[in-house]
Amino acid sequence: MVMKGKKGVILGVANNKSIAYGIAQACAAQGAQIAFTYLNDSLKKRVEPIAAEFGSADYVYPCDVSKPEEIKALKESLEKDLGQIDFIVHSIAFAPKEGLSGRFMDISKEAFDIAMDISVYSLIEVVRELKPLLSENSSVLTLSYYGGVKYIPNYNLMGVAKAALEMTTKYLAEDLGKDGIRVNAISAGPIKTLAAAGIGDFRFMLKWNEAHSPLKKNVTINEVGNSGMYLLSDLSSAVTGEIHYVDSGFNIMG
Ligand code: 0WD
Repeated sequence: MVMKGKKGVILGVANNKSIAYGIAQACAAQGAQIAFTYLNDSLKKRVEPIAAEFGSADYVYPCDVSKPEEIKALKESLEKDLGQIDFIVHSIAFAPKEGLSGRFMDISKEAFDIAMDISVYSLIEVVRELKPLLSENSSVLTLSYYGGVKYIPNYNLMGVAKAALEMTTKYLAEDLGKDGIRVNAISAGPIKTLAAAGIGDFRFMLKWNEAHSPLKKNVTINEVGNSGMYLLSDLSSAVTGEIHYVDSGFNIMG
């Protein structure tokens, strides 16, 4: 029970296919107490029963990260209901559809700004706002993808956002290390989720990864969840600023 006594908040559960759900399962299995957030009213109906599964029916809060007042309200609610917390999971990304297929150079400034705001800046803002609640031995985790390092067909705007997210992880890790806060990212292999459905020809990406990774298989949210749990727990107490691949080894292939 390596997460026993630890409390944290997971942002980005949309349904039980979400990577964040896999992380919640792994952390709960190791004894963590988890608070959940939902993006909007239609997702609230999905997230509430999921929270109840983890004994967290009383710890479910709205948080659209594009609205600073909702992040501030989340801090107030968490402080009141949980007090200090030990971990944050940021499993959120969004890009307008025009940024996920077609010609890269045609991306509008509006789409670019939205993707960077929701998928990158939100990590900085969430960490800054929740920092007063973070214990001196805490861990922050975000989710990236290899399309932030190398060209992946159709990943386009999200690739640029993930590159920025990975560097944000490293700069935050340096900034917060002196406060005992670790910041890491998992770069997960492709998984069929709601967010993935927005990416052009995603099925091809799955097939390609399966065929060309050393382990010859795609990853599951349970596998990402277990690795996430390690990064959130004291088992990884000397690990920070790391981009940890959970991708069946795909990234090592030439
Ligand atoms: O192949 C994949 N699925 C991979 C996903 C491979 C590698 C990384 N990732 C990343 C994603 O880019 C994202 O950062 O993992 C993270 C989680 O994505 P997911 O689990 O694949 O997708 P999903 O279950 O859809 O969860 C992402 C959620 C949103 O879902 P929808 O589908 O409603 O956009 O991010 C949340 C929302 O719940 N989200 C927001 N939350 C708060 N404020 C916002 C927002 N403004 N926008 C989206």
